[in-house]
Amino acid sequence: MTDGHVPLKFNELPPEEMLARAHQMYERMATRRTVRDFSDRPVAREIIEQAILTAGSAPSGANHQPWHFAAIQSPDIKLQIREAAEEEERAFYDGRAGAEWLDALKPLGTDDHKPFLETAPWLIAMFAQRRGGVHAGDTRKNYYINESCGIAAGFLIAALHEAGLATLTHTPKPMNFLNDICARPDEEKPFLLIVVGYPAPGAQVPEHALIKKSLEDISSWF
Ligand code: IYR
Repeated sequence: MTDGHVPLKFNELPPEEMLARAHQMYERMATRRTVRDFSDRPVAREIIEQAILTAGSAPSGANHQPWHFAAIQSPDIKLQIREAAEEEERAFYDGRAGAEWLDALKPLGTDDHKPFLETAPWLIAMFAQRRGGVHAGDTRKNYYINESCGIAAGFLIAALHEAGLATLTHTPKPMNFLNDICARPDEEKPFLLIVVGYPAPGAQVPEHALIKKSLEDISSWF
């Protein structure tokens, strides 16, 4: 055995089960929709904790796990986030985005009005850490921060979906206000704001969001 290593635990599956699971995973993930109309129904903290642990199990550069998740249910903090986000969004939709970007967003029907930031029971502000290390409190340089955080965000969204919750990956731009509101240090970059809860009764999604590229469109094989 190599020093500093332990045996891998690998659960090999029969080929038929591998294929069946690959199909099932696709079927489950393909039902996920980005939701913008949330119910105020509460969601148990333990579900959010478990989904964050799943996100934290993602691979990362040098295993430094360069992320922090601020889980927010406080109505006061949600209000502060809504007010700060809507201020940025007003400037964005008033023209800062530019014509091409606003045109791309038209089919989604989004605007500067973000009531879900108060309505949804949970907001998860995800921060990317420029410095850190494998142990909490380390201050070494981190690597592949965006890649690592992107993968962890994917795990988080998948875990929340699997737990029966709806999410919205919300990206007010810029969102540095999140550092102040969530008391995070300047070395951390706000990465994503994930809105979590149940969809409002009768919630709708844009038809545009149902268009998914085919396997042919998204892959090449050699
Ligand atoms: N942050 C804005 C605009 C926005 C941008 C993209 I790219 C989207 O896919 C959706 C929205 C907002 O949240 O409205």
